[in-house]
Amino acid sequence: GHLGAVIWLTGLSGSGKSTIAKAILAKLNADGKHVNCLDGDNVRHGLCSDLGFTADDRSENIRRIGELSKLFVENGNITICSFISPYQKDRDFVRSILPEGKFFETYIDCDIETCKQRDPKGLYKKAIAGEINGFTGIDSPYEAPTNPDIRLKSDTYPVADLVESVIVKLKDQGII
Ligand code: GGZ
Repeated sequence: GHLGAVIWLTGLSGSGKSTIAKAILAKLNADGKHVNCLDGDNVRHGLCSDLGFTADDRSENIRRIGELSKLFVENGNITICSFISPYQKDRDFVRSILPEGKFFETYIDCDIETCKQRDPKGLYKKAIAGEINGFTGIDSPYEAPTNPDIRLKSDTYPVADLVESVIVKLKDQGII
């Protein structure tokens, strides 16, 4: 059978979560695994379209995504989630609803100066100019994981190396 798990990517806007998620997805697909991907693009327009970026709304966003991931895991899927998920308590909640050993908190560790320089959507620029309020890392907190299952230094290593680290971890843990 297929063993499900959640690979939970957390990190700042511009840290590379989506790019890394897509690369992990492609690799696992190529290996014939049952895998799916959740991110802001496919969740915040539908399932969570009623939510904004207050602390409460972010918590509710993560709660719903966590519950959805749990259903996928129960169906034997590997689910890759890429959300800022800035609060440790919300990430801990998702871990708590999943079976032991099925939640891989994966910290996309990228220096904020690098994120600001990348600024692919110009959002940091707007946040610094005061045109967006409550932007993570500018005037809204990001609680970096203190003890992540996986740490990916996305400002230092190429994506292919980061993907390989995840694959090694999933093999070590008997997921794939
Ligand atoms: C952070 C924001 C905000 C604010 C809009 N703060 O770089 P992006 O554009 O593509 O990714 C960010 C995305 C974050 O959504 P998440 O669902 O991952 O957030 S959370 O886990 O905190 O619920 C960014 C965009 O939405 N965005 N406003 N104020 N990011």
